[in-house]
Amino acid sequence: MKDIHKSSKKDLYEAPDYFLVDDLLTEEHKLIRDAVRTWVKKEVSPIIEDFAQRAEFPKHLIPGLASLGAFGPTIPVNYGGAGLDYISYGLIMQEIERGDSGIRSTASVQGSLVMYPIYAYGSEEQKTKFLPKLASGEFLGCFGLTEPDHGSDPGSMITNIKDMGDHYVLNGSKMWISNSPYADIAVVWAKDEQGIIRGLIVEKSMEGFSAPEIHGKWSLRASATGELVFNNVKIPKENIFPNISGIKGPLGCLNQARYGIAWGALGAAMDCYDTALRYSKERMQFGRPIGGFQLQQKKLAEMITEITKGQLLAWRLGVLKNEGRATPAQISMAKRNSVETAINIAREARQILGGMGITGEYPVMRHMMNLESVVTYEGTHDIHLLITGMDITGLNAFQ
Ligand code: TGC
Ligand code: FAD
Repeated sequence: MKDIHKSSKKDLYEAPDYFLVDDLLTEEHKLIRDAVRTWVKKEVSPIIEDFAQRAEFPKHLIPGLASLGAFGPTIPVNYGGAGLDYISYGLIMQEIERGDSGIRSTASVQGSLVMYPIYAYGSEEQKTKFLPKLASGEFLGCFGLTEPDHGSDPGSMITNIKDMGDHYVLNGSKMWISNSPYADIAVVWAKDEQGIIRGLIVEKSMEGFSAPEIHGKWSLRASATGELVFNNVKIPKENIFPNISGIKGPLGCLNQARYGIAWGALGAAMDCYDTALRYSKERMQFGRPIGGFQLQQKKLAEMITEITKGQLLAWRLGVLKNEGRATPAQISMAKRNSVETAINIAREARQILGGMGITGEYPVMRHMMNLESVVTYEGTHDIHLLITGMDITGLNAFQ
């Protein structure tokens, strides 16, 4: 493993909780949240800036993420998952993304987009073969839905499978796939000869399958993103999900991941707010702390207001998820709101830090750039607005 340069800068993060949202959590929730917070301070904060600057995926964090239960928090324990509720899952994502959106991405993809479909749509053999290895981090997975020419409209995908009798043959390609260069397996969505979308598990060793990395990103630099290329890949029939067909298969996985982002993005927002608040009290200009100026107070006051609104929305969504009552449109609203909140706060926090805000001395610019991906993946800002629009009017703007 390469030399890991640990920063000597101490992580001074103190989580904001202006409306005592902690009172809505159980003791178990707080224990889980605090364990992840401590891990992020110890393992992520000291190294993440360096990995992001070098655009390198900190693969060595995988066992730690697994031991926290970050891979498949809601998957039952008999399959290796953590068997937790949705508030716990949300809190885990919040704390990890407080460290870095790219690390949260790794956990989201593994738990919500790889383990969840295997659990929800897979055969018993698929579950027992793959879930424990994914939960423990022995295997890393990725999720292939987006194609070079089909992003917001995945239903138009052209990646396809042909039935050859005793196996299928897969052809096509996927684009912008988180974790793909390091993944042992890929959950891939492809059309069959009837044009029906099916889900399948592609294994790294399969001939004709490659996952080249995409370089040159200014965002999520500590997360590995790549393509998936399928050239006559022979897929055994037992690798097809038996219990799902149609676009609702992949969209059902997105509900899980978008829910995690609704909490996660608030973590990034909290880190930016906390950093800017501390800086505003220490940085002196015109003979007093810049936090004493009304313009800076306006920024900070609006940040904590938006964070608090987002926290309450995420918590309520978690309760509805636990009760099985959360709708996809509610999840869209929360994902969109949290990411918009976070991106605005990151931009304002960067201004409060002045010139220091553009450096890696502080986490703010990294969060800001990361959030440019978070606002686009898992459904863009505009797509989620149109989902809300469709839900409240009953009129579909996509057709
Ligand atoms: P539409 O005609 O509206 O619906 C077709 C069928 O799907 C059902 N459905 C859903 N089911 C479960 N969950 C959802 N969220 C669902 N949304 C729709 C729907 O009820 C219907 O069912 P049925 O039984 O009647 O057939 O579908 P459409 O093709 O017109 O799509 C609508 C649209 C635009 C909302 C959808 O395509 C969409 O969400 N597009 C955005 C694409 C997207 O989010 N891609 C994400 C790729 S993965 C990723 O980015 C990972 S990032 C890595 C990380 O997280 O870190
Ligand atoms: P497009 O769909 O081309 O959209 C371009 C613009 O047009 C957007 O602003 C969009 O809002 C707008 N637009 C599109 N349709 C409409 C409409 N009907 N009305 C109004 N405006 C519209 N995908 C995966 O499958 N797996 C992954 O692991 C994954 N990881 C990712 C990681 C990163 C870092 C990034 C950047 C993306 C990742 N994605 C992944 C892909 C991501 O989900 C897509 O980028 C996203 O869904 C948008 O698709 P697109 O980039 O093709 O944009």
